[in-house]
Amino acid sequence: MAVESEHLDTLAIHAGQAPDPVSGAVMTPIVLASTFAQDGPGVHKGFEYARTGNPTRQTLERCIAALEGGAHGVAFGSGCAAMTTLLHTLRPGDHVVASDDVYGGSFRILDKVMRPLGIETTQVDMTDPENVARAMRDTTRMLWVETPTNPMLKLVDIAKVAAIGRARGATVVVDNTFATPMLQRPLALGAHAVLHSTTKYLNGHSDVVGGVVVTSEDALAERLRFLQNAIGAVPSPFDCYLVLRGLKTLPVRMERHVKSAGAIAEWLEAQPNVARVIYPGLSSHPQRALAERQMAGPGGMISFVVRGGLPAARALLATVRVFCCAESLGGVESLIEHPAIMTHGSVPADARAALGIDDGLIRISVGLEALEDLRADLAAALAAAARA
Ligand code: P1T
Repeated sequence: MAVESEHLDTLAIHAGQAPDPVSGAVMTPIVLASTFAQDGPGVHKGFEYARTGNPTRQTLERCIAALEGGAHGVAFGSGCAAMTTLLHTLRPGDHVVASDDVYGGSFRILDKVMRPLGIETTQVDMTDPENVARAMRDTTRMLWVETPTNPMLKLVDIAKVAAIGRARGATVVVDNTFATPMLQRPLALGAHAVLHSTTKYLNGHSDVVGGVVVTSEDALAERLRFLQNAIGAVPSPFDCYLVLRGLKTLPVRMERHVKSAGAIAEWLEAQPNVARVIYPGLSSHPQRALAERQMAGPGGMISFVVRGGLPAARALLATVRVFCCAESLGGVESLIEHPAIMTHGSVPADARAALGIDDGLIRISVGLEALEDLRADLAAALAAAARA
């Protein structure tokens, strides 16, 4: 029997997991078999073929579902695979309303994969829920909410937007990658489904690409399971094991990410060649009150604008030593990147400009290194940027 608890710290370690009945192993075994013996056609122990179901994957799905407070978890080979599969619950002619500021790859799926299939998306600034209400059509079947958004860290009032979607019969999806279930529980606020790129905080060690969808809607879960098997964008058992392993320390990692990010955001605000710092925990963030209401902490991601445009940004990124210049986020190591060129290069230049993703914008994922080392690294990099 798996341990039951109302506490996420306990669920992160035990949910969906019991010692292996065969060996007593306390860690979930990595089951690599691609197929499972049947006593007779259709007579089996719950597993047939590993695209359809795998014990290691099932354990991961149950653990993340428990953390999000959902009944069903469905795992995929990447966050993008999770998103694309979820969007395949729609039909040609259906309409999506999405946050205007989303991960560049999410925009690319909506614009370059789904639109040609007849599924149109309208992107709006969801910081004002009225914009969502105005964009709704009779054919709107899904709301795609990212909060905090990537990379501008705008917040969306999940309860308000979910109420708008529910009143019109649209499926409300929240990409909870930046917040994690430790800081934000969208299902409890009215969302139908939560999506994660498990590549990020849930795994936490920058050695897996994966994704998951959690929902308590039985019909949606059944359709997702069908599509998971039919489309086949599934994660490997080894990757599922690594995410399960990473999840065990998610609660303590998030505590430290939030603590260090808060200190760095305040410090950045005091630096003369930093024009603007965006972090939902700062009093300068226009939605700090919503962050306090909706989130258990403002997260580990910070965006800021360095004075001096692209030359300054390039000098900064070339100087860091503790921060690593790389795409992605949510790992134990601190990462730094330039959204306009890197993660959001697939967003058209005019849309980037409208959102404020300009040449001086830098995004950092604050890792678990000593705060003093992180600050000293940024101080040296900002000094180099000032000389550029
Ligand atoms: O990379 P993948 O596992 O496919 O996840 C895509 C994805 C989905 N949603 C959000 C909010 C994301 O940030 C991402 C991936 N983002 C990055 C790689 C990045 O550096 O922002």
